[in-house]
Amino acid sequence: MADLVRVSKFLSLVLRHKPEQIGLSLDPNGWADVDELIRLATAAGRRLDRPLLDRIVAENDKKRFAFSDDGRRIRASQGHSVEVDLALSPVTPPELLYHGTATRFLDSIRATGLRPGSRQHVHLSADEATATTVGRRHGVPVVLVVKADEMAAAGHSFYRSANGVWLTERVPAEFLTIPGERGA
Ligand code: HQG
Repeated sequence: MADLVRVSKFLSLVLRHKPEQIGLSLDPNGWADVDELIRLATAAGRRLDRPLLDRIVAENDKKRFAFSDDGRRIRASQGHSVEVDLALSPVTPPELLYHGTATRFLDSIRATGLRPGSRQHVHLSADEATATTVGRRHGVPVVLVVKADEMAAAGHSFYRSANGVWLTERVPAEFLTIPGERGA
């Protein structure tokens, strides 16, 4: 299993952030050719073959990667820092969504709202438990409540990645409820 995690981290690197590290190219929608990926990864000293990719796509804990319908291409379903167009259609969000972050970011978030940072989108979850796990990656976790329905009414678009992560371009502070603050 540890091996699968290692390969998954490698795939996150080349399919989301640094395809150039192994000379890979992604098409405008973020797809990499599977045969090319296997060839370039192998040349870079990574053990990778189709059965291993099949296992990762099927078993990855967050379903981070998906094959194209014809099975010849693969991409990350979300989380990119390289510019790709996932061609997701806007969807109506639920009334509330959640964003997990660390307490040390709160002053900055109060000032500017949620920004995507190095990624293309701000990532939101439909449940608080997932958001807590995401926040813990950065420090002492805190879960912010996003008034998604009000944002949508104000003209903000929401998308849902193939693996169920809610995405939006930014969240202005007025749509955030920070626990422990007045009105929270
Ligand atoms: C914070 C994982 C200061 C933001 C997860 C977050 C997710 C601000 C950090 C996915 C800010 C960015 C994404 C502001 C936002 N001032 N800090 N104005 N606005 N931030 O890792 O959401 O395992 O880029 O709160 O499960 O933590 O990779 O984003 O703490 O779905 O598949 O800046 O990554 O998925 O951190 O995580 P990240 P994230 P994977």
